[in-house]
Amino acid sequence: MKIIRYQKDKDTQVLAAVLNDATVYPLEYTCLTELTEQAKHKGQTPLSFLKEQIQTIDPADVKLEELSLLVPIEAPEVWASGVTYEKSKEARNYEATDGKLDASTFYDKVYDADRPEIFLKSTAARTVGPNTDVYLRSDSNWQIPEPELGLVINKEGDILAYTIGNDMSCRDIEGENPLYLPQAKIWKQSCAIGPALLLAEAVEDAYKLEIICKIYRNNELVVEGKANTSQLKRKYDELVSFLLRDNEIFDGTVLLTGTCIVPPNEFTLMDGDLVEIEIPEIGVLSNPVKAPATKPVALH
Ligand code: DO4
Ligand code: MG
Repeated sequence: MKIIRYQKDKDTQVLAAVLNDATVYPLEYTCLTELTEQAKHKGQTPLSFLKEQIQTIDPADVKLEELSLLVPIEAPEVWASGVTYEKSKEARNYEATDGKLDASTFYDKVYDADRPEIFLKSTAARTVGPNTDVYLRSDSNWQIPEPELGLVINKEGDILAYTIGNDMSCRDIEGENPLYLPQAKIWKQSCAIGPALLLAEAVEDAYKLEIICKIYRNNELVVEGKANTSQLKRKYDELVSFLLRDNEIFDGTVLLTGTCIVPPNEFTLMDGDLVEIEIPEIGVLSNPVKAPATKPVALH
């Protein structure tokens, strides 16, 4: 069972449970955290509460594939972990040294350090859901999607659910100088999450999730990569605990856990591309790529 949000009509957004056979059960709650709070109040786990709830309601007369899906959680903030997979460490080293790596970098250090790299990735207004455009920056020539598992947490740091995230990134900006990280990571519509939430308790082993990324150009598959969360260097609780240190976070925050798939070094996203990120247990997060409508700024 998964949880989605969809636009029913102009003014109505619906939180719904979706069964494996794609039956959609509209729920009376507005968001996952409200549902988990209710479950706690009743002394139940979110999954058993949800199972009980859907016994009492009729499925919606809708087809899942025809719904206008929204972000499954309106995360007030999306945070992200970096260099948590060897693949990411190698790619960061390549872009920081123009491919001429001959010494250990701070990326090697952070990969091995006790303290993980954690940065603010996005806010609710900058985050898009499934089938909505992710934007390119006008001042970058080397942009990629970063397919990542996302942890949906409450303000206490409990992992409530898993989702899929796309941490859109500019390799040239970060490669020029790591102090440019916020510009390499945060801009309008540079983060996508969705298409659904999978309750944490419904996942047998969250360190055995396959992640698949496909990028299409003119309907042709131009990049395909596969990885598995078993390759993650860190533990989810460890990442959450660093995020919470001396910090106030809010219910429904999403913490992305780092990328394990990097397109070939010569690849950059272009206007019109389509990015698909799949975790079979969660679904496919699909986003068209759009160049900004604003006048491009001069590139260096
Ligand atoms: O060091 C920069 C960020 C790397 C990142 O976003 C990732 O590894 O996913
Ligand atoms: Mg990332």
